[in-house]
Amino acid sequence: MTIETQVQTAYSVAAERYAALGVDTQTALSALEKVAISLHCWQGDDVGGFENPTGGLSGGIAATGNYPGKARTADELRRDLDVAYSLLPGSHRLNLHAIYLESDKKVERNAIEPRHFAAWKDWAKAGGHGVDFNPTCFSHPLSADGFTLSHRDPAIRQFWIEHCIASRRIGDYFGRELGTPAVTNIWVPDGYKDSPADRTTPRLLLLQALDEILAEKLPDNLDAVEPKLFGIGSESYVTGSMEFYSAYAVSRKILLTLDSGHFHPTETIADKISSLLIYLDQILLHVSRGVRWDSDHVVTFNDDLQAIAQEVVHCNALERVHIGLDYFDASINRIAAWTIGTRNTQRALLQALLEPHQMLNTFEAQGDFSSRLALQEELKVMPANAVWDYYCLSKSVPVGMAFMDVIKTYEKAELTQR
Ligand code: RNT
Ligand code: ZN
Repeated sequence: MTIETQVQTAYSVAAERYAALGVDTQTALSALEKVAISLHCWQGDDVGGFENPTGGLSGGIAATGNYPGKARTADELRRDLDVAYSLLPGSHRLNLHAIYLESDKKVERNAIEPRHFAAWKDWAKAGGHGVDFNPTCFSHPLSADGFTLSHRDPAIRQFWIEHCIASRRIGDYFGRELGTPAVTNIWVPDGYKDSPADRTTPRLLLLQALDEILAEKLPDNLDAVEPKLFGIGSESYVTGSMEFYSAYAVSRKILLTLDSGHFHPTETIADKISSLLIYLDQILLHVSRGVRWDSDHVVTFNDDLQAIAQEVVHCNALERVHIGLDYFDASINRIAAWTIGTRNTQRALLQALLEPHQMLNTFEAQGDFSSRLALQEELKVMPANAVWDYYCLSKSVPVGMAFMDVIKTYEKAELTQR
């Protein structure tokens, strides 16, 4: 039997098994096809960027490892991304940071303009990718003491306010040019290593700074703010906490970003989604994997990921939840890191889309929690992967781990030459 026949045969059997539960696999696949995951450009070069590639990463985040072949230029990064996209079923977005600008001369962060991202725009247009954007409020001399938008020095604060204003305009430019709004996500590393005497002042400064940043109406840009519990060097206090940004996002009607690595190690973001969607129109996810801390490991098909996907699907919120990835592993092939994490995220969404929600809801409404549990457990081992393989086949991307053959070939031809 050829692999194609195996996949087709397994799919027909799986489709019948799901049909018996009242689930139409084609409907699930059509829903999955509409989900564009935002691939984070920074996995391709360990969050280096092209402003000052040798400058080092700061802000309490770290990419560990020294796997050969990291992208050194925007062209290399785009080529690497093209390989990753070619291994993913469906059409996906790009999540870009401000330090990935292209310019012959040094451009200050508060002076970045859309023209510095024109090559990214052309490439995105050609590849059919929407683009999301991020101001880079780290890896810079003016962020060196751990504060940016909530810095007590008005001049430093002003610099970062201007950088964020410039970033929103670039987001708007991408949104307008590509015909799909950009989410511009503000994350700042601000916080204290040790217990502060005054937890309020930096938060009031951040509030004022954000209000200044958001003052301009930009129709093709969506704004998001990303909270965090702690970082390296901000273990005791982070200005932009969950409570601060949740209240801010609700009061300003903007998006809140939930990064799965940003909470207590046993705390999952899955349960936060339904609550936030009551108060917010849209949210952004940074799908990541913390191991013991916010270590940004490659997303694996674990319980956490499945719970996140289930919640988005159960809330019927695929159109209100923007899904981006956020991890940086420099210890393995970086294209494999993108591909594995994105395919897992898609697979988790598919598995959630294949659940008989009506049946689960009915058991619950009837108070039949035994049947609810029995069905939930059965669903874990239903043949979702046969549907996934079929989806890959029908989208002409590698089935199973055959995507590694493509990556290995590219590694030999291109990455090892860098
Ligand atoms: C840091 C945040 C933030 C960054 C990226 C590079 O803890 O998760 O999203 O990872 O902006
Ligand atoms: Zn994040």
